[in-house]
This record gives sequence, structure tokens and C-alpha cells, in this order.
Amino acid sequence: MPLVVLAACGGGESAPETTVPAGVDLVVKAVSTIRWDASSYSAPAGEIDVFLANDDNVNHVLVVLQDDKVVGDLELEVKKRGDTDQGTITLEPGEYRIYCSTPGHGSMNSTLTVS
Ligand SMILES: [Cu+2]
Repeated sequence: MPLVVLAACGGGESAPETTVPAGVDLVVKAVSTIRWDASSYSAPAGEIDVFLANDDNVNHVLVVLQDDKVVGDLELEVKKRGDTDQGTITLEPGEYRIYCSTPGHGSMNSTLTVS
């Protein structure tokens, strides 16, 4: 049943635990400060169930890029700490980016390898 994802350590406040629904293919967390929790992610080709959690204090909007263009219509938004969002995107095998479209968040740009 639901997995519990460990929150990042450090900092003065206790981070909330995020419960990830079963059957999710790709879990991404926004963490302090203006970054994703990993520099690279991977997912199985086909319909990918994506789960986004916010362990940061500001708004984030996850989109998937290929060759600097948004692919699919997936747009996951988490406005504040503790928010989660979930959606699906269908991707062929290849190299993509997990990107945040919030202005000023260009550093939130991680690799997504679909195979
Ligand atoms: Cu962001």
C-alpha cells in the first residue's frame, strides 16, 4: 500500500511526510531551494503516472520538455509545502527534462530518461 517517502534531512523544521499513491511510475519532489529532489529521473515508456509533492514553500509547476519544448499536456502544480498533484503523460523512449515553468525556476531542470 502507500509508500512513505523520507523527507530531506537538515534544516530546523521537521519536513512533512508525503504519502505516495500506489501504482505511481514517477515521483518528483520540489525541495528547498528552487530545485527538484534529484538531478535525474527514469520512467517506463508508455502512459506514465507522475506524482509531484512540494517540500518547498513556493509555487512549482512541473512540465516535461524535449528539445526545450513542452511535450504532452501534463502540468502539475503545487502551491505550497505539503501540496501534491498527480497526472499522466504518454512518452516514447527517449531523453526528456523535468522542468518547472514558474518564472525564475529555470534551475529546476532535471533529466528524465524514458525506456
Ligand atoms: Cu519551481
